[in-house]
Amino acid sequence: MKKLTPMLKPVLKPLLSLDVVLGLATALALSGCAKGPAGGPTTPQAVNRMTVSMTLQQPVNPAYFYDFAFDDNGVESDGPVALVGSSSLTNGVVGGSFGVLVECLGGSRFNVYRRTRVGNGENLQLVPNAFVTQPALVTGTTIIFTLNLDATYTDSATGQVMRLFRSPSGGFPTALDVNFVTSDEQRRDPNNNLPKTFDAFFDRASSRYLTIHSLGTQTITNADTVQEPANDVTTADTTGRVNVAQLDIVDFQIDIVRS
Ligand SMILES: [Ca+2]
Ligand SMILES: [Ca+2]
Repeated sequence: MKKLTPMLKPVLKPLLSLDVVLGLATALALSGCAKGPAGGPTTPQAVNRMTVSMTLQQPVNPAYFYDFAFDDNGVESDGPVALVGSSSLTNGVVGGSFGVLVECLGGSRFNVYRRTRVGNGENLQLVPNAFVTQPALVTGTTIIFTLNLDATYTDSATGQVMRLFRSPSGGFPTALDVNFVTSDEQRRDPNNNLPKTFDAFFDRASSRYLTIHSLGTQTITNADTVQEPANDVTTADTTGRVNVAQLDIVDFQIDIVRS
């Protein structure tokens, strides 16, 4: 199994021209603990898995959006990034390139999507069996979920069974570009250029992300990679309407287990 060296990669592309989105879902479990499924089917026996944990400065806000994007296209220079202004993307939170999106809505609803189309309107296909165990309701500051890295779905357009995570050739991906993005809104208005409130990986950055160069068994920590700080939420809000502490990513960890 390969040794992985998480690396940081700045993204050069402007976001506005990129249409990408992913939604994802979640699973709980730090190491396969069996929480009763509360939603769709899960695969607790899955060996190849990725547990994601993200901590906010203050508890999740039921009205806010917490998105986790993973890009497996083999290109390290194209995202995922945070949406910062106008957008026509369905997900309204994450731009740039990504293949898998886990969307946590207010800490209570989790969706996992495969992005199947970007041009001519973003299309996100819901993948119902992607969590190892159904993610728990989040009432505190930490969102945790575990994805089955071998999850598959039937493409609604072609009828073909596809891997959720896949390399461009269709096999298991060898690398992932990763970004976590939070916002108080899903921006889906191409004519709304008001600055969007968000936090994403790195200090006050919208277009930098983490590249995991190998998907072997490993633990990736914020301290060893992004060093995501507190108090770096980007916002133009001066009214106090937005509680930025509930959007402020202060820590994360990614645990990958491969057989
Ligand atoms: Ca940040
Ligand atoms: Ca932060």
